Amino acid sequence: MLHFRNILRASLLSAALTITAAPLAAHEFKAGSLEIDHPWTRATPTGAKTAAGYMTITNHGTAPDRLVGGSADGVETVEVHQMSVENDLMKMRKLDDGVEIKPGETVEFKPSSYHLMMMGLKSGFKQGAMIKGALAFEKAGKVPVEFEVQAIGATGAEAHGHHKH
Ligand SMILES: [Cu+2]
Repeated sequence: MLHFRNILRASLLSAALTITAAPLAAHEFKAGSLEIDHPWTRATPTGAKTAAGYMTITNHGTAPDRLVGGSADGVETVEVHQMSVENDLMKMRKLDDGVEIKPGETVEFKPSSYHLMMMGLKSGFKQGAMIKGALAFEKAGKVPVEFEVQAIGATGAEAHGHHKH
């Protein structure tokens, strides 16, 4: 009985994985051995001058690389930042040396963690738009990407056509 339950659970799990993983594959970028999955940002409230960019970067190669900056249409400057908790307070700081992506490693840029800080927005980001931009790596150089503009309160990468929680 226990055995049967485990099989059932395993097949339910793999079915769920198939559903959530498939749509994301449509929005990824490659540069050499680097894979950049689902760059996204949030819709901005009227008058906002800053936004944050998120994505997942995997290094399939044998040498480390570093995300050192980027650019985006309608944005003056893009910096690599980190949010972290210090003495129970959320702090944000600029990472002058960027973020290293070691061989075989996947680094997630996400809310409350690493992010691209987009400053000097000329106009707002509208939900559903794709913002053309680029990521700047120490070795791979400039890699063109598109940031998908998700809902104003989005907290994570949402698969296309999925329900929000
Ligand atoms: Cu920041």
